[in-house]
Amino acid sequence: MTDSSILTRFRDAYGRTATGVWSAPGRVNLIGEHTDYNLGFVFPFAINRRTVLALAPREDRTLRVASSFSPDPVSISLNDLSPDRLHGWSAYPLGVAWALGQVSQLRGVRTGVDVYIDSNVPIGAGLSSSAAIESAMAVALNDVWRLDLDRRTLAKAGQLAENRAVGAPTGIMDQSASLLGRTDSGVFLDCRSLAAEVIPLGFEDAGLEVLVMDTHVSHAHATGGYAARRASCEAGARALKADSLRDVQLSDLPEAEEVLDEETFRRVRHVVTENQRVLDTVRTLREKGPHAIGPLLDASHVSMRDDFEISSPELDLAVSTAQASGAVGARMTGGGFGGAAIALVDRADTQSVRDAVAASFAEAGYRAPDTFTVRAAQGAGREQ
Ligand code: GAF
Repeated sequence: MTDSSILTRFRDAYGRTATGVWSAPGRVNLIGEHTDYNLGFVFPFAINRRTVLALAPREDRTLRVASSFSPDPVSISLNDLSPDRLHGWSAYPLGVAWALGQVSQLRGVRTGVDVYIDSNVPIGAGLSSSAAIESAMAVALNDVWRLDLDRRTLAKAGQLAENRAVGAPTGIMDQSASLLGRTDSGVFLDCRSLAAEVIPLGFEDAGLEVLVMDTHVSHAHATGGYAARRASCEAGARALKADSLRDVQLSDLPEAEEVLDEETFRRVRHVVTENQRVLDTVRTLREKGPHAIGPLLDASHVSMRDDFEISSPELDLAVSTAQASGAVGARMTGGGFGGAAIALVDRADTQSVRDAVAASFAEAGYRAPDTFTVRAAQGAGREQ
């Protein structure tokens, strides 16, 4: 969506002119899955698929949000804003408006706003369309309400909105990637200290591309598997007398196997080994370059498939087909139970990997996947 078309849509929805445009990207997680809420390490990057938001302040205390996927404005007064009053898609942007009040102790100049949102981040693909909405709203309100919050605090507000207003017990990775991302770089985040380092990926210079393979099998974070995995991790940490799985090391695993039931042990093993794979990926990237990280991506997928059990037959097929067709490495990305897998591929092989994945899905009788490349892009900010 261009800035001019979002301005037109804003005008059509509200009959007035927007005073500013902000945008925020979705993300691909390169590696480090289900480690964020265990206070471990993640290494995502912001992608060149974005949510765009036009806004105009109001004189009163009314917040109105509309979007291209739900054009009738949803309206609520700032006085009534609380997580239990928010429902449906509007819980994402309005949840951020509420959460910013929490993290800023209600400072700043909070007035009503009219907001119109559009996005080309695919919904349900595991590319964090939700964090893109949250982060766009966070940077926009941070500016117009003159909150002067840093990016880390804005990420916390996005996570709080997702946890309390949307009801999904997610970690802080997605909002951090969307807010801190940089062109052709990954965001190496320590989810305990929230120290973040922007690390050049070097994919473009190495002739590599990241191919997203969206299986169209949808995932729902608010229910089911994601929450169950988080509960397993917390139970595992308690049984091991650790504050979080961040405090469990590879060398603790033999003893953990004695203490934990078989399933909880595998959940714990995924998190502990995945943390190590994130550190190894960052080190390998620096020392040997991006072609050398493939085996770590592959191992991450095996761990998610067998130990954490969050993959699906479609994701496994996308990954194995990409690997067999010459990908440098491949893994499912995001929360799991559907969504997308990624493959790191030499540019010259991208088309043949895409064709092979399409053919294998057709042969298996699965719905045709969407395959497209993404680039590591700039994080959230003001467009005009
Ligand atoms: C989802 C969540 F939102 C993230 O916080 C993270 O836990 C991810 O799943 C799994 O790594 O995207």
